[in-house]
Amino acid sequence: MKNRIYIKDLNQNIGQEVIIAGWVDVRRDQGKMVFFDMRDMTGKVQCVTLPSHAEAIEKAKTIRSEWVLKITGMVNKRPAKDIKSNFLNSDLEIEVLKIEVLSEAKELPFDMSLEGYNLELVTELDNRALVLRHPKVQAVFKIEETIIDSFREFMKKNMFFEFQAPSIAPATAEGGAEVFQINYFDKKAYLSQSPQLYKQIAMTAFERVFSVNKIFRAEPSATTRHLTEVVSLDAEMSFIDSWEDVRDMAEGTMRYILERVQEKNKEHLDLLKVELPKMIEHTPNMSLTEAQEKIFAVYGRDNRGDYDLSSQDEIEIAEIVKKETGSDFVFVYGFPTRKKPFYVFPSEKDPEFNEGVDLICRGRELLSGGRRINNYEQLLEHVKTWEMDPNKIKMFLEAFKYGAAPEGGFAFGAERITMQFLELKNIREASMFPRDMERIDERLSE
Ligand code: AMO
Repeated sequence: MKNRIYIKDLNQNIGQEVIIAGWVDVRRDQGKMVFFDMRDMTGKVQCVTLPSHAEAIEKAKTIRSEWVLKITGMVNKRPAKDIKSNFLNSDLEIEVLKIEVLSEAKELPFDMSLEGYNLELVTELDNRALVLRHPKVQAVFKIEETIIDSFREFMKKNMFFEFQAPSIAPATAEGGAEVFQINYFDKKAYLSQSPQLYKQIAMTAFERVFSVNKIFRAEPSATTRHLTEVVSLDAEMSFIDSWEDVRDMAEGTMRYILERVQEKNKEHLDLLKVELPKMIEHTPNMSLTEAQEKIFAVYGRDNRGDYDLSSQDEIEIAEIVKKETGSDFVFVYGFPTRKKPFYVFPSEKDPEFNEGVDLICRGRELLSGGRRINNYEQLLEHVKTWEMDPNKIKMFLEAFKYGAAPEGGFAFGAERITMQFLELKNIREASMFPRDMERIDERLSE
């Protein structure tokens, strides 16, 4: 729009006539004057329409929340006594000279004001398109944007090469039943559960690689922490000495993401009234067996010998570590080799356990990764033991046939990070258009 000024820049135009455009936030009539707040992507400003501008005031009396307007007005400084706080534009207002209605809005189905907004998640998701305009909902996605951006930044600073992973796959990378099969012309194919095999292939050529991509999981359970479509932040690196190098890179990435969110999203964190999780100088780490021993010792629940941490275990080990060290993060490594995918590296000391690692934050897994097998013969052996068809992963095997350095990598789900950073009750709040067993935009059943 020609000559339009963004609301955040109004303070550079005091005493001047300007054009702004955006949505009506709220209208308040006071005596003969009409006040309303205008909102654009950069902020909000109060507009006042005086009876002396006859045409403008007649129009102002008809407008309602969410109407889209183009306003011509004077930017006036507010009297000092009316300045209540230091939020954006609290010291100025627009004296409305002309209102052009660009689009009308139907009456809102619920209160969208900052203070009055209070919806159940189901209603929020049923009305996603409208709800996305609320500042608190926007704050979540602005923070998620920083999380994804800063993952990319950190990877690039550390010489990782970004590649595009495919979403259509001929085989399943992670195994298990949690995969969507699709009709691919006259054949069957799968939606990618993970770019795992592709990031490993790319790593053998580019040394360090990362990708930001969608993964698809046919998670059968309708939990508060699973989606069927996830934004996965994946990394893979060559020339490691052990899984600990992978852990350190994962920790560095997470620390950088935390710092960037703290720096860039202060106003959003304030609006949501949340504090980011605390990462201490060295994030504690322990083996699965040690974690199970600790849980048994402190809470008396005996899960020793289980092949993974249950969600209750994750909560309890996080509580123990928080009490002992103040850290909201803990790494757990060393899972039973046979219970994990074929590519995970078995520990040389005790091959029954692998060099896989999970990062838990505030009682929930955020990240998985670890060292992988880079020896071709060992890989072939695992393919056999895991009863996989080598023809289905021929391209992957080819990469390792011709020389692959010791390597490892990790993956985070962007929605999980957002959820744990902001202490959201349900991961669906961290996905703009969440997909799950019960919903693809619309609820699938009543
Ligand atoms: P994993 O299956 O543990 O590991 O997934 C890695 C991370 O992705 C996120 N995530 C999910 N988030 C929401 N809903 C889901 N259904 C879901 N599934 C996964 C979590 C999880 O920690 N290939 C390995 C990674 C690797 O080793 O590099 C993998 O996919 O944040």
